[in-house]
Amino acid sequence: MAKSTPGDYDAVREDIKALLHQPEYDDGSAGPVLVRLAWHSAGTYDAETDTGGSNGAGMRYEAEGGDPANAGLQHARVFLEPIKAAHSWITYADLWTLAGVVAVEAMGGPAVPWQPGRTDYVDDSKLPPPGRLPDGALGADHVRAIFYRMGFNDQEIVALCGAHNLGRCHSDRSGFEGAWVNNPTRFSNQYFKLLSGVEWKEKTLENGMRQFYYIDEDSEEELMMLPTDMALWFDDKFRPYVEKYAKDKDTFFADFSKVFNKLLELGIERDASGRVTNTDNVKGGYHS
Ligand code: CCH
Repeated sequence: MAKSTPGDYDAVREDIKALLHQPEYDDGSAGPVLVRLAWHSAGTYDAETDTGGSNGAGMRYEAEGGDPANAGLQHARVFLEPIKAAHSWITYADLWTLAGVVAVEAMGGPAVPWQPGRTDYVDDSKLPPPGRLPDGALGADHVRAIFYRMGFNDQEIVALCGAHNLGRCHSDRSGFEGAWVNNPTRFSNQYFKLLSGVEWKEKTLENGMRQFYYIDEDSEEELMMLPTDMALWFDDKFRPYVEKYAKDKDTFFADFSKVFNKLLELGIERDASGRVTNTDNVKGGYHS
């Protein structure tokens, strides 16, 4: 990996793309877990107290990284270490969010606008407490409480959850098991087609976790949905968006692009030229 000039984000993008192919890991791609890293780095945001969010890359510290919801994301961070070593000028907060965006597009998803400028300074008082991220075992009320806290509406929640086209659940991370779709390294609207189009049955895993399953007729592969995924289908206000995205892949891609960008920008203030203005929150904080 060649070193780059500070600010050469295209060079970083190229190196992220090159590391996505991981034949020994999961379904052969680092892409899904990188998307999850980007989302969890940002999804701690609380609009009311203006705490959490991707600024600061707080997951490097036990207070945030040790949240059980973040189990497994060390794999994503380790994948990115050689990139950070080669392009040492990029902040972790920018690298984690950029990796998610590059992975979505490289796996066949939409281009997502991305702006740099996040800092790795962490203000102690702004580190999010554990419990800010959603619990897959719960229902629509919980999903709304979590995402309304960040400032999203019902349509945006459904679009964001379409990321479950990618990747899988691991029994040693979340306790849930399996992938949502047959081809979990290809970004598409298949998740919505399955959610709306087939019959899901409930089951309890040996570890006591409750999830939903469907055996795909062609591949005989068992696919899964979390209780929170099913909640998008059972809820009268979420369901119309699931139906819309199942029928209209282009609208899903356009909406996902917008809302994923919004997620990664939570808590970041920019001036008219796009420069981040709240990077100096170092009071009593850590400095990487
Ligand atoms: Fe998710 N997600 N997610 N998710 N998620 C899991 C895996 C992925 C919830 C729970 C889980 C979003 C919303 C939600 C991804 C992206 C997004 C897992 C399995 C659970 C549990 C973890 C494991 O065992 O490894 C819940 C609950 C919600 C909302 O209520 C949103 C929003 C996004 C992105 C925009 C991706 C990608 C994965 C796959 C990760 C992998 O390692 O393959």
